[in-house]
Amino acid sequence: PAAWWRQAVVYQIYPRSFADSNGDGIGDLPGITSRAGYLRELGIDAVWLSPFYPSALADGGYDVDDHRDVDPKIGTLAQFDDMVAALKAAGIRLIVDIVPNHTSDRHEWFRAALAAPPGSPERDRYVFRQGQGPNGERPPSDWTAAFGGPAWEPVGDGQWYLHMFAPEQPDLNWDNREVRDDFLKTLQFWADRGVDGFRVDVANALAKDLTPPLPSQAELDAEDLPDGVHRLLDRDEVHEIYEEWRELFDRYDPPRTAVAEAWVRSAHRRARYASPEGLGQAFNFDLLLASWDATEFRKIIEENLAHARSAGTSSTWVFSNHDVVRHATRYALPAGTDLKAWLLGDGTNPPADLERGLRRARAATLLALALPGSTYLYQGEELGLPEVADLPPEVLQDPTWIRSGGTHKGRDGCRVPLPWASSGPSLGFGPGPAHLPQPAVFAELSVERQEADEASTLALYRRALAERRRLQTAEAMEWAEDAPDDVVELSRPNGWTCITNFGENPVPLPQGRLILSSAPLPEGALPGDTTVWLETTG
Ligand code: GLO
Repeated sequence: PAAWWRQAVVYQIYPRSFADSNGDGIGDLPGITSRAGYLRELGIDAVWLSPFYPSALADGGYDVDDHRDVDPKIGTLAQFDDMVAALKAAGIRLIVDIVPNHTSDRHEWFRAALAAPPGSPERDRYVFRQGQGPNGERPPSDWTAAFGGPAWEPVGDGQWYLHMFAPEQPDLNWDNREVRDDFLKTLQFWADRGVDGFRVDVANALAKDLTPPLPSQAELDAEDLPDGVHRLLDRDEVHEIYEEWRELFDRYDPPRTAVAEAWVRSAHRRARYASPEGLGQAFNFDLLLASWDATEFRKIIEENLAHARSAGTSSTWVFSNHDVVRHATRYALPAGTDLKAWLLGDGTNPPADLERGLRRARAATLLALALPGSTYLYQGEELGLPEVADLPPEVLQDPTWIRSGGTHKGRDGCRVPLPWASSGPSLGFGPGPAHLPQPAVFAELSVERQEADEASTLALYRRALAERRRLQTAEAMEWAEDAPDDVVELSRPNGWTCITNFGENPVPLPQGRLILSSAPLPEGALPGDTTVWLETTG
């Protein structure tokens, strides 16, 4: 039988914002356990759980103090086991997020590194370099970090450590054997606890070439990705690491799987992470980055299916996650809107047309769910939640906001806790207020409200996942070449046909039994911004 993940629907849980069982305002593992029934009814195959490890939350948990424990703010190892058992009982598998590029600055290794002298084995687990100038008073290079500011931090003895993200996230040295062995232990620890797979954070950054002289940031920027060689990103050597992981994964029955987060803008470079000798899958962010356009969507789908096939794996489809503006809002903005500028909301941007955004988001989801491969959903998209763009600065937590000195609002707007009910201090998220305030519109979009409404986005997701489960067999897919402009039409085995009208004007609807549609259908026509699933015979 084909591996379970090849055509799975995986639902991302950002644990701090999913469900809070104890009223401290922070979502927790018992909260997830208590919602296993909801997840079963939604019809997903697996959960991907964002970091739940001990952390000071300098970067939403991606600053990990200890990769083999649970943050006391959100649970215990015993509660982790309870959650796994509840998910298993609901027929749901579990993928956990793993953060190998860096630890937090509170990790015992990093503390030991600070306490040890330059050149020590303790420092060699990280990337320490002598600063420039007689006393190392200037950084080893002018590199900038992903969240803004310099990528090097001085430690007071002439040495500096590298952090590609926040200063609280020192980069590990993956040329160090001890680092590699310890990660294998971490993977084994969770695999032994019943975890089915891993989502690998910044999987393309682990292998770095730091041979002196270090290039300048301008030289780095000029390094020609995706096809040239870059000093820090997407290097060939990174795949040796994943081949070792694969050996470990394959010792389990069923073999453990993994999905690479690699923002690599080339389907063929990305496919290397996803090979069966490597991690198995890689996120494909091409649809997430695409504009709402039939030709662009079709081209991306064809290209990714072809590259995944030649790499011996299946493709993935993603529209939202904890790092990007929610797609119901992205599709509500005029094409070409600068999302960072829009988030800052200086009032000069055109307002979001949320009705149109949600309509397109629903159509996009039905299209992705009809494709061969796995679809990754982000918590709350099944409710059609918009980005919360007007969070007041004093509640913002994302390092992007802090490190950019207030010029980038960051990612908190897609991390606002879920509304489970239409009233209560945090709309059913927990017994007390939530760690990020929910806007009034969340009450109307609550699970409670949508469960009572046949036309709701939640009802659409539930029906779509149930029908997909019934209809989906082989990974084969064919395009209808005679579809009108602005329309993408494809069919899967068993007469399962999916048609998306990206345009504004209605097009004639072909014959077939209606399975479902992302919006109401007028007689015989497929309106704009709408997807329909039909069952056709012959
Ligand atoms: C995006 C990650 C993210 C973390 C970063 C550092 O790249 O999903 O949320 O901030 O990777 O770990």
